[in-house]
Amino acid sequence: MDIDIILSQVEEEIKNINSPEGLEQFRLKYLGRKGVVAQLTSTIPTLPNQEKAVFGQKVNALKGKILSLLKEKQGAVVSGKGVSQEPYVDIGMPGIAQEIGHLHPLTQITEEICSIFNRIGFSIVEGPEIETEQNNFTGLNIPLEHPSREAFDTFYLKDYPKMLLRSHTSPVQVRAMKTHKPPLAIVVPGKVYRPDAVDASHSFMFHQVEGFMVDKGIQFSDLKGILELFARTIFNSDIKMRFRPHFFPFTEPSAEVDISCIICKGKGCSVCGRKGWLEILGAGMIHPNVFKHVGIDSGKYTGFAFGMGVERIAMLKYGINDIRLFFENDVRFLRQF
Ligand code: 2NM
Repeated sequence: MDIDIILSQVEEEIKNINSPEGLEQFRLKYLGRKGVVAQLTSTIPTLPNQEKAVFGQKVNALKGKILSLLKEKQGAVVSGKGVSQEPYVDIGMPGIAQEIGHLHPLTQITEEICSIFNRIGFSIVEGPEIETEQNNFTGLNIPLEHPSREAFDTFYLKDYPKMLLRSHTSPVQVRAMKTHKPPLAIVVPGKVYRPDAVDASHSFMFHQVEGFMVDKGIQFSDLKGILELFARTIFNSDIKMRFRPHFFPFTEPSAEVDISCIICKGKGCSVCGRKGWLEILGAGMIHPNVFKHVGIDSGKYTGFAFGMGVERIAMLKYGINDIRLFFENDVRFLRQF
């Protein structure tokens, strides 16, 4: 066969090859043990003596040409330059790191608070954010004339005047006390709503964890012990605690609870306003009128309750000075937690 024809066939064929497999097939066809070049070589002994040398040189040149075409094509197929249809993966390249998200700092703190109480036997209960006046106020012994009931302190639903966005999570506790018999120990995390003007320390929506315990013989000392365990777990084991007398309609006696300042350790600094103390929550013994509303016999049972703002706890714990940072979704802030 004419070697020039074979050569032009070779050049045409290799153009259409675009995979390593195709290239190997091509190599076997021409350079394999029974390939075209081997067959041509095997015909040399049958040729007249004066033609052997010229034909042999031509076969050698063909072989050389095929080899160099193969080599050239091999580079193109492997590097994928405009030839290969299949994507080329260099398994030695470093990977593209995935950005992995995480829970919002307020969710993290809420879970941390709830889990401290959960570990000592409190159940975690959630409830609706749209509530009745009954559950949000009346059931909690909040009188009709109380200022928190005014339209500028509570979001009422326009078309359902007796319905509102809960201003605390206590209505969930009212629900739990109505449907469950003591002994009860429950914490309630969740969103609450108050029409406050937004500034560095106020938001119209924020988060609370409230809790209560009801059984025979529950005393103020039980409240003190549990809140001290809580504060020492979430802040620092060497903080001091202080109960200041206060008034809430739903507890009697009531107290506001401070911890010694975690920045200055009680000496007085800008974070605690030179007082050496930081307010972290409110608490007290559940008022007999609350028990009456939910059908618990206050002659037989007593209980304590407490409530805290999650944003406030998080701001104190991490030294954050503006509540709005929690709600702006700026990843430069969120990434730090
Ligand atoms: C507070 C402070 C004191 C409270 C009371 C109750 C309930 F439903 F058991 F009566 N829940 N939460 C309570 C008591 C909340 O927040 C500053």
